[in-house]
Amino acid sequence: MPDDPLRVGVVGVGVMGADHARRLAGRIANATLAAIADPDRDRAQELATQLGGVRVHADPLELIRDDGVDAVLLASPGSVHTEQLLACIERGTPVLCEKPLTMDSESSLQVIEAERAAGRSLIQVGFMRRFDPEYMRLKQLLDSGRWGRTLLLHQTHRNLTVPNPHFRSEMIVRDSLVHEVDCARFLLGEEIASVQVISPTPTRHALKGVVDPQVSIFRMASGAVVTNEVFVNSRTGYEVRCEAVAETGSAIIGRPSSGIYTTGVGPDGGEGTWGGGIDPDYRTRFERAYDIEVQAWVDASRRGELVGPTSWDGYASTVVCTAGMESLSTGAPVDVVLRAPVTRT
Ligand code: ISE
Repeated sequence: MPDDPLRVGVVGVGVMGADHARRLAGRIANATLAAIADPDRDRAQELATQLGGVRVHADPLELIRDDGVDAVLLASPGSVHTEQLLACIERGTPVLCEKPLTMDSESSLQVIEAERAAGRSLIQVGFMRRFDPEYMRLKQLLDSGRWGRTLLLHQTHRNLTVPNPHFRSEMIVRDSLVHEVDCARFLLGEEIASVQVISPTPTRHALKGVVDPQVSIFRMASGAVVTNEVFVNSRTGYEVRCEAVAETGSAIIGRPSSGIYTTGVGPDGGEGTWGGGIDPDYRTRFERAYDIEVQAWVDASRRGELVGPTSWDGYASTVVCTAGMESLSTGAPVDVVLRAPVTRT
């Protein structure tokens, strides 16, 4: 392993990219934050000034070609990932790419092909829940087989709110449900065979025409079934839970059990409340998972290796979400057809 720290460039410093930039600058070992890029140069400059000693590029491709950058964390919108991923592959640069890998299966396949032609796996997809300690323990438990086969997963995914007006029904599938897609594939170790999205009466907090909440059903290749609730305008907080049901046991993760137990009424009276706090968003709920994910990526990149979800996982989730969007418009189940798996290099 080389002694020098990995010099990382972060592309896109919106909510998640800025969070990762701070993480890299402050608490990831054997890495330095070398550069950041964002089309909003003022935003990038402000962050660079706060963090100190970080170069700023307005053009992401310039950052990717910066000789002082060894690895790239892509937190730009999915619509520009293909070009940026191909530029990284061309230079042999390891990438941690926030989901979605790309916006459609054709472009995801193009990326997989380019990576294969380069002769080295370079892309880790940012499905951070795979690094969350509770998800990891659940995976180990299910894989141990002590409760027999896993028959069902029940997944719940609620956001306090989402950035409107652009967060339409399709984004709930592509941006939010995509995590449940990856968790189902990860926890059960198999592909999703079909997806059906059902539309209950929307909450009054959803914008006109937006289907929220959404309930969906995945049928897995083995016959296992996964139910999902995604509710992005829940007004309560960030709640991500999963219950796995196996033949002789079940397990739940994501319960906020460590919070302080309280009761109380507000200063103006009103209803009593009880319980601990609920995370406002993914940055706090999955803070530890993001730390472990980015550290694992840095360590693997320095060894010239890849850990965690690959471009194949990114492609598979894109195909499932595309089928999910089709089902959203009809309510009927849609089959998921994946190309034959690529042999990893
Ligand atoms: C966001 O992009 C995420 O990745 C969050 O984990 C998810 O909860 C949210 O719904 C998405 O918009």
